[in-house]
Amino acid sequence: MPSLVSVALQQQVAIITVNNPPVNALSTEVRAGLLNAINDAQLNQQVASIIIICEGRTFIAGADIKEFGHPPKAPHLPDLVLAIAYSVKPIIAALHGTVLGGGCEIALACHYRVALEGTKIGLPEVNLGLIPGAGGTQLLPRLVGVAKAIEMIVSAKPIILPSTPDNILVHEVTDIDLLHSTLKFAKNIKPAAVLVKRIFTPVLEDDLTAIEEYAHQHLIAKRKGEIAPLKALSAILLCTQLSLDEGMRKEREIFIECRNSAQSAALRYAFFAEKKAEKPMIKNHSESLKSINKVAIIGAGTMGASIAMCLIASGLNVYLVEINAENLERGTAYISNALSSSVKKGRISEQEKTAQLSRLTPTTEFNDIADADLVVEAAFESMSVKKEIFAKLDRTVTVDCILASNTSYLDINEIASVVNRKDRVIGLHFFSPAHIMKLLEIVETKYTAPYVIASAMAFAKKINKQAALVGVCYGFVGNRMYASYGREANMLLLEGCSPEQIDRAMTTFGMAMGPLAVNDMSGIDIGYKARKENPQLTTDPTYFLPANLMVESDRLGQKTGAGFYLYDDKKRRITDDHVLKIFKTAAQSLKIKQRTYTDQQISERLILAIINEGVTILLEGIVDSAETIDTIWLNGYGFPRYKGGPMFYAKKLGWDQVRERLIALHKETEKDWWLPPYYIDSFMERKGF
Ligand code: T1G
Repeated sequence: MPSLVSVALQQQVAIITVNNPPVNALSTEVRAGLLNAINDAQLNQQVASIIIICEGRTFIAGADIKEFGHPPKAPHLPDLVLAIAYSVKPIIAALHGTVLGGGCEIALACHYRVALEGTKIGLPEVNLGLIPGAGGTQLLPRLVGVAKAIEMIVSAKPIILPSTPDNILVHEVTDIDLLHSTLKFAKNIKPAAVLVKRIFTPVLEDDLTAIEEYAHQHLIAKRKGEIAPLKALSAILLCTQLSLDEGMRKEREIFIECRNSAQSAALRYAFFAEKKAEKPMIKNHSESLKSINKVAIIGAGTMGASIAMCLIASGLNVYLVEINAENLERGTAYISNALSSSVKKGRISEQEKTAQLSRLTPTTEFNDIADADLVVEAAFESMSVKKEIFAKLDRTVTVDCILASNTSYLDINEIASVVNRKDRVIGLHFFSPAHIMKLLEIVETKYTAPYVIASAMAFAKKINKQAALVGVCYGFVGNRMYASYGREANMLLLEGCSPEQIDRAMTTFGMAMGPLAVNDMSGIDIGYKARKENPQLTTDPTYFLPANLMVESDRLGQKTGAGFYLYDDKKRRITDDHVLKIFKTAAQSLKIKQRTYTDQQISERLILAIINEGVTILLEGIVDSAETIDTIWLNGYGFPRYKGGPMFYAKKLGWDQVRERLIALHKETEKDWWLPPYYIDSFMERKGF
């Protein structure tokens, strides 16, 4: 087993190389190897300066997250960082890729930094419910100032290093051989040069109050409910009162408190759950992937246009196909306007907008897409329309072109039935708006070939989407579970709760928005139409009755100025007592008992509905892991990430406790949809969850 850290001496420079694929994470062995190498170099008379460099795709991308669930082992990272900071010989960090977390702390402790052009650097620890725990909160403000350090650490957004040396974060930038450039830089460090003065004294900052206010209003507010951002802020401010060593000691205490927190356990779980969802078990997959460069999108409506935006932003060539010029013009105008607004907001440059539009080819000619590698159908949500399109595609494109439908509800097995080579049909269920929402449900039909699934998973990574492989069922996984969530919100309206109380209960739980406000935003008529087209779902007259009553009173939500709420011309929500009367009358006619609930009881009931459906979906084999279900809810439905996802949340409650609550709700409501499937506690244990 080659050593993860090696040392070579070249013209009085000790070159310390880390090689711990895939991201050079700072495992115990890497930390020990680095510390030994740094200490040896201090004593070696042949060494005038030291370089730390990494093999592979990136410099150290952080501590090894897999180690956090276990007792920490020496040497601890802060000790390594201090050994670097106090080195009697200059240490140069040679940076490339994504220099994150502990990797960034090591780089900041070095006396100099040489970087490949385009290198990113950051301290994203709050994404894991942590704070930088090896000097990041003390070193970064000493280099870039308190305000900038707070912004980088609390937002967790990495920055691209300056393309020319600023002699703060980077002292040399190169676009050629990193080691060669760093060796050359090392040679130019004047032998008698006073080492870069390490700023070990407290940072002098005059307007801390304004800085703190800004942090609370614009940074911490965006991470509602999360503890780590607040802890990070308090740690950073220590740099104005304490020396580096004292500050790092306090920082370490705060870090350990965060590392042992429930939120960090959930956030670390979420990180690995998403990685697991990206690598599902694909039966019999051994073939090479279909490379996807030219993509055709059928339909230039809101979904088709936003999918096109997502793809051209990822560098793909996109043909946007419509049946007539008028529809096409509407779609291309949507894209152009959205890109112009991104330019106005400073998200992209004018040049980037031009480059993206140059990759978009609108056409009404089906034959223009004969050589597409992938076609994404995003047409009207009607089975007959989709079948007609797929039959036409089958006659037009090459035999190995992948045919995907973006349908949210329809049976893709049935869509595939009109295609000769059915094994190339798959579902790519984007979430609206597709150029913003991270989630992509990849729907495997009973015909889909393994290489098509694997190609779709790789395509998702290429377009920076979070893939989740699911099977065909009504609503696939996310929307099917969401229907049980909406079902209970509607039932509670019939039992006397108000839309405000239900929405407040769920935002207090941590959901980004309440279910009724979401329904008003997306349009209550969408679910209404789907239910009318699928009467087999249930014969229960209470099922989504409030939503049905809204639509039948032409209250479709925001788009009609009234739904569960009223809306003013700025689309602000206004309570409307009139809807309570409508629901009360309906409840009386069905003799539904009126009850009062606490917010806690409301949120428990809606979350248990999601969990119950999730276990059923797992039992039916529609999805292969609870992690995939959580990945869907974290990336498509605004489930609070610091709670890990509905299945992780249930696991923390205890599956036996969940089963008892479901049985109690079944008894209380006399609705069979509350019956837990099978013995979910033993089933979930068998799933290893
Ligand atoms: N530890 C362990 N494994 C990691 C890892 C890490 N830090 N980062 C990535 N991996 C694994 C990942 O699970 C996957 O494994 C493979 O690497 C490729 O990842 C003390 C406390 C670096 C931008 O938060 O953001 O330092 O599935 O698919 O898309 O203050 O990974 O192949 O088996 O994501 O090219 C701070 C987290 C840690 C960085 C690369 N660092 N990682 O993205 O590849 S806390 C982070 C990422 C810390 C100190 C604190 C990304 C990436 P597998 P990938 P990618």
